[in-house]
Amino acid sequence: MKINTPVSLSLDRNAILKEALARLAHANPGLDAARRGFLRRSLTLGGLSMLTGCTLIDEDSAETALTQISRLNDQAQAWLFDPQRLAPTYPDSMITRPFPFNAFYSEDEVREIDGGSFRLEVTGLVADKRQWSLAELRAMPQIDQVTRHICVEGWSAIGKWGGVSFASFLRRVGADLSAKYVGFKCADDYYTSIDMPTALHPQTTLALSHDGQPLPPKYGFPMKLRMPTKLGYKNPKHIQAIFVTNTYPGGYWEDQGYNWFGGS
Ligand SMILES: Nc1nc2c(c(=O)[nH]1)N[C@H]1C(S)=C(S)[C@@H](COP(=O)(O)O)O[C@H]1N2
Ligand SMILES: [Mo]
Repeated sequence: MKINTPVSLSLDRNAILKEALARLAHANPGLDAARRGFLRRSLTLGGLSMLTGCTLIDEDSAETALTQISRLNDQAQAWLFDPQRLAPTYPDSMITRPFPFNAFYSEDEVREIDGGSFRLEVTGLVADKRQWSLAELRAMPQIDQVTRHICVEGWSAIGKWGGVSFASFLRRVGADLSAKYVGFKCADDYYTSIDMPTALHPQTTLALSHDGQPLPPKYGFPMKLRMPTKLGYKNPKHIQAIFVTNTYPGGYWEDQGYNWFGGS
């Protein structure tokens, strides 16, 4: 998508963005409610793409902004995160096809997982540690949404993911919702972890489908966690195990210096 923005307006947007990022760099919980509200409105991932005219692929400024936001400290981001605020959704007509593939390896090395024998492991601070088959997950109520995926490498794309509300899933397994982290171990040795408020966000989905079809191997079969409030690397594909914990679990890219909160 490219929105044609009058030059003056786009300059304003860049000024707003610069101002917001400068304030955020010094963000502390002592800021008054109005400033906090302003920052929350403007610094969601959706807000960033609006501010930058949605030209996330071809505009250096957008990339710079994304790099900067990904370097913000976790505490400032957690403090700005509004657990109820929804990321923008889009009409089906705006879905990006083909949807880009990305992983720490090339597409010909995508893991093929057998769906029939697959069992999702659920461990840590949960009451019910029983494993889940794909059929059982498909039998739970399903939701779907069309949202924008933003990768820090400088591309974004709109996709449709469907599956189980992650908040419902966590409640169903009796997770300790006051725990700090939810961690993910993936079949391709990728791993990541998220904060509990994001895990419980209404759009956070344990995704079993992409674009109306069972999730293809390259997009993370048998399931991925889809969070439109977080950058691409926070969205684990090929999930094998989910665990709830108070011990910081880190992540594949996070342990190499990417910002842990990674979102808005
Ligand atoms: N298991 C696993 N999940 C992963 C990755 C990966 O390498 N392995 N890469 C992450 C990154 S950096 C991005 S941008 C998205 C890409 O998802 P896509 O292939 O559906 O576009 O997956 C994320 N989740
Ligand atoms: Mo990414």
